[in-house]
Amino acid sequence: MYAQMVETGLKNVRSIDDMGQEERAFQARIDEGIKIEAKDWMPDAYRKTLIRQISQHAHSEIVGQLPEGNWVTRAPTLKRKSILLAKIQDEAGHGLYLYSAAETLGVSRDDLLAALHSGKAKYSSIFNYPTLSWADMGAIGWLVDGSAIINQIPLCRCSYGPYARAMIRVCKEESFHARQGYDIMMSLCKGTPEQKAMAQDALNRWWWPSLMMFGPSDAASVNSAQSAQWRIKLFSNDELRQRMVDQTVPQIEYLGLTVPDPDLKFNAETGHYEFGEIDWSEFNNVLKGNGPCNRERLQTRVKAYEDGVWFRDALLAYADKQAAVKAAA
Ligand code: BYC
Repeated sequence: MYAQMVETGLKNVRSIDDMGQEERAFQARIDEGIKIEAKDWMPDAYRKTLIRQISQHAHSEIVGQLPEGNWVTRAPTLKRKSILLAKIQDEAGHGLYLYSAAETLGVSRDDLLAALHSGKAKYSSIFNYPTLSWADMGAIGWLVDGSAIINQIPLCRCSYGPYARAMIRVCKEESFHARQGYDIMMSLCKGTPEQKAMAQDALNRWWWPSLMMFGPSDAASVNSAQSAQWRIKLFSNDELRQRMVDQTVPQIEYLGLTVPDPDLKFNAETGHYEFGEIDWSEFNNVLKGNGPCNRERLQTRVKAYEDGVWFRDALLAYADKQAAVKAAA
């Protein structure tokens, strides 16, 4: 990816001539594929980029519980309900690993949460869409977790050790999530015509937002080139998006559903599917906070945090009391 970006002209990248000795040695370690650990020297900009990306990722996992949480009480069977609950609980766990990985870079969890609650920090655009039917649980697991896996598998090999290691477990769990999503879609597609129509409707609504999850096009991405030089990103947004389309279209066909893209066609020469233009104005609008559920998602998170104050206070009071008892003994 980096070589390709050199060819097309790098944007916002540190040149080797601007680097001091420490930074050159740091870049050389990265180029050799050596992991950077929390206590190693690193440029401020590398630290800042990782804090930005890892905290956004953590926030996405936490806010990502909300669209599915909406269906826990309405799951069609006890089995589906327990699977959904387990999946949502996994997402909470992913958020916690990722906040811990961000903390290794010297930032506090309280500050990260304050940035989320004030609307300053971003989280994935995908979680600002509503979940209107049970089929959305299938579409989210299959398409959203499926896209997350495609994005996150390379992160298991990224240059920052604590992030890479956190991603290994996350990816294993995401793979179970994607399968359970596809299983819901399979059941609906084998069911009544109304159930199949519900599956098609969910696909129609989640397809394009899932493609947007991978971020702006390579031409518009401000951070990609520098993140590639630092091996935080091993593949570009467009490369991963293409991988998602190539992998998912045959799955859509297997379900007997239709891709909601009249411009989609397979190019036998390249071996890839060509797809229609993404509506970037919709993506940018969601990023600005104006998606269908942005305000509701943030309000729900802030309320949950405020409702938990008494519980966190109780834990701290208990810990203080235990420490005092220990000190007195
Ligand atoms: N939504 O220069 P670019 C999950 C922002 S959770 C919102 O390409 P970068 C799951 C980007 O942050 C899924 N914002 O940036 C959970 C940047 O803004 P700032 C989350 C987006 O960082 C529960 C600006 O646009 N996954 O899987 O090189 C249930 C320019 O973009 C989005 C991760 O976070 C977006 N979709 O690349 C189920 C994975 N896209 O910060 C599933 C880790 C871009 O400069 N993150 N932006 O103000 C990444 O791989 C990268 O951060 C991105 C963006 C590919 C997302």
